[in-house]
Amino acid sequence: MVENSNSFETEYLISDPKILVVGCGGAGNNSVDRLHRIGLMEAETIAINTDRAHLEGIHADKRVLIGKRITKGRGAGGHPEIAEHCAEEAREELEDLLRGADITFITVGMGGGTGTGTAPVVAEIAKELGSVVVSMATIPFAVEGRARNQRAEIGLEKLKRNSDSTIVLANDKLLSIVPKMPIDQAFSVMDQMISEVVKEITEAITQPSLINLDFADLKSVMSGGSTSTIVYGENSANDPQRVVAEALSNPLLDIDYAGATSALIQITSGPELDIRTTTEVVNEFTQIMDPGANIIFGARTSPEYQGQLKVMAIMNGCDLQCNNLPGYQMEALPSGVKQREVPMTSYAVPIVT
Ligand SMILES: Nc1nc2c(ncn2[C@@H]2O[C@H](COP(=O)(O)OP(=O)(O)OP(=O)(O)O)[C@@H](O)[C@H]2O)c(=O)[nH]1
Ligand SMILES: [Mg+2]
Repeated sequence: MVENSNSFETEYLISDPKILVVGCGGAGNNSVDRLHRIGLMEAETIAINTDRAHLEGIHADKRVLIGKRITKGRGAGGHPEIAEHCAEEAREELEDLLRGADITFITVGMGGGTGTGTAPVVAEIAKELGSVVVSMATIPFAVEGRARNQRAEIGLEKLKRNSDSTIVLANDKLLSIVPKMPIDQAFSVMDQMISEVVKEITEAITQPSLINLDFADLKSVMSGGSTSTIVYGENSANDPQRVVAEALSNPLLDIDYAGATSALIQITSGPELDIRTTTEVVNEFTQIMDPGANIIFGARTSPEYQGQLKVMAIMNGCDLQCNNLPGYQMEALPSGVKQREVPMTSYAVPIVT
């Protein structure tokens, strides 16, 4: 008997995966804000911060102020260990927020206090609740100083341990793509990049495509605690090789492609997209990667990409050149603040637009 798709769906209760995008700290909140404004119907956006003033300017489905007793809503002032306490204190509320997700994206700028301290806790909770956790973390510009960069590396190690896949984007790499840009504008380019990647992955697995990527594909590629980075290229549809070359010449992290163990490639083009072009794109990646690499791709057409070809690939399993820094220890809280003295105060406010 041939089932029609509706009764099939009802019978087997096929539903779209539940996707959360959680921004931790100032930078993480900013990319969630951007995503929320772009509009991502398929995902719920959550902004978590210790800084009330920053949070109030953010657009998200839910905004959560953590550690109010500890930071008085004024941020963690560059202390990840304080922010980690705030997140631990809010564990139960965070569990309620994160429960039921199939995929949790975490966006964070490493190097400050709140994002660096809370993102690993959020990742840990999401993973314990059974979600696939894809973290997207930026590492600071070198000019931001050694202390920030050290904090970032330590936080990144913790985040990697708790995530299925950690996509690392080096702010300094932006300078080779968009040189001579003031730092605040450079940040917004990075925010744009992060939100586009989240949007791409979400749409790739939730919207009907020419060649579908699905949740199982994502899971098979984004697992095993790997470090990943993104390459992204866009050009005329006539020259797929050039688009891939452009993408590969602009990685947002210095990595050794030959060592990448898997890649998730998403191809977007106009309705004229054919199998030949798709194959050419995939072949270009196959040639530079290990013969044993697991390459999964999807292709989507959209009238707005008429004549254009966009390639985004997440390359996984690349080794990041990090110093072997010891994990930081939870330090004492500032004097006068006792842990769990009173239940933390948090609020989750649906945004009125
Ligand atoms: N992409 C992006 N990165 C940013 C932005 N602002 C800062 N960063 C980067 O993210 C790092 C962390 O900064 P924040 O996110 O502001 O810090 P925080 O997590 O809120 O930490 P505290 O304010 O110390 O509690 C910085 O060192 C920068 O490298 C932003 O608007 N966008
Ligand atoms: Mg902050």
